[in-house]
Amino acid sequence: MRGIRAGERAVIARAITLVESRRADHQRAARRLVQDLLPDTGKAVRVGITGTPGVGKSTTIDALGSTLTRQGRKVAVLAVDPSSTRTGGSILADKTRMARLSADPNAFVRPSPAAGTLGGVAGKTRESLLLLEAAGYDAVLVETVGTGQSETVVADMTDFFLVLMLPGAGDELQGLKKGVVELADMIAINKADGDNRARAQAAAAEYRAALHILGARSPHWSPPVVTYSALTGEGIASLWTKVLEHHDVMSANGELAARRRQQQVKWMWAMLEERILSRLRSDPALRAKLPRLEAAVADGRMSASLAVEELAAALGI
Ligand SMILES: Nc1nc2c(ncn2[C@@H]2O[C@H](COP(=O)(O)OP(=O)(O)OP(=O)(O)O)[C@@H](O)[C@H]2O)c(=O)[nH]1
Ligand SMILES: [Mg+2]
Repeated sequence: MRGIRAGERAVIARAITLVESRRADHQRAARRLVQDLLPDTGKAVRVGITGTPGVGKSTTIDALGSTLTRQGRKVAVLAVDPSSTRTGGSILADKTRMARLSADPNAFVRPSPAAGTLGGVAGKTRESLLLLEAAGYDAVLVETVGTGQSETVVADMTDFFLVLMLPGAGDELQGLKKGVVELADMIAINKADGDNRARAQAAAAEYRAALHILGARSPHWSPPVVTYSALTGEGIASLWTKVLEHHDVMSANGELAARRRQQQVKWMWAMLEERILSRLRSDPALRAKLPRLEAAVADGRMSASLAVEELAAALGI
C-alpha cells in the first residue's frame, strides 16, 4: 500500500494485476487493497475517450498525455475493450501509437484487461482507476472503441466523456444514431489538418446544430464542438482547457460530486445483479427445470410469464 501511495510503478503494475486476476484469493486481496486506499482516491480528472476505429484515439491520447506530462502532471491511460487479449497485436500497435507516452516516466499506460464480460472488464478498469488515483495520477484517460455498450460503461466511470469524430459525410449521422452524442461532454473532430480542414469545420457546424436540437444534458454545460489535429498537435492543448473548464464548473455547482455518487451506486447495483444472476443460473432447482421450460416457451406451448412463475416458485422467490 505504501508503494502505491508513493507512486512506485512496479508496485502499481502488480496491484493492477491483482485486481485483474480471476483467482478468488487475489480478488479478496484486491478488494481489501482498494478499500484501504479509498480515502486517497477521487483526486484525478477522469476522462473517457471514444470514437470509431481509426479516428485517432491512441494518437490523441499520446499527444494530449504528453502535453500534460510536460506541464508536470502525471497521466494514466486505461482501456475498456472486452474483445482484447493481452498478447494480441492490437496492444502492440497501441504501444507504438502511444510511443511518447509509453516511454514517459510520468505516464502509466495499461491495456484493457483480457477478454471477459463487458461488466467484468469495466469493473476491473474502475478499480485500476482508483488505484492510480491513490498513486497520485492527476489525469486518468479511459479509452474505448466505439461499440455501443462499452461507451456507456466508460461514460459511467468518468467525469468527462469526449467523443472523437472524423471530418466527412455520413459519419455525423452514424454517431447520432448510436446515441453516443447524447453522452458527450464534448465532440472533437480530429484530423483537421491539410485538405481536411474545411471538411472538419463543416462537420463541426453539423454537430453543433444537432446538439442544439438534442438539448443539453446539464443546465450548466453545453457540450462544445471543436476541431483539432492529433498529428500536428494543433488544438490539443485547448481540448484540455475545455476539460478543466468543465471540471471547475461542475465542481462548483456540485454536479461532479453528484455524478460520481450516482456512478458508484450504479456500479454497486451492476455488480450485485451480475452476482445474483450467475448464482441463479447455477441453481440446481433452476437447472433441473430449465431445459423443459425453455423448450416449451420456444415452441409456443407455454407462455413466458407462466414459465417464469414456475421457475420463481422453484427458487422460492
Ligand atoms: N492526418 C491525420 N491523421 C491522423 C491524425 N490522428 C491520427 N491519424 C492517423 O489515423 C490512423 C489511426 O490512428 P489511431 O490513433 O491508431 O486511431 P485509433 O482510434 O486509436 O484506432 P483503433 O485503436 O484501431 O480504434 C493512424 O494512421 C494515425 O496516424 C490526425 O490528426 N491527422
Ligand atoms: Mg487505438
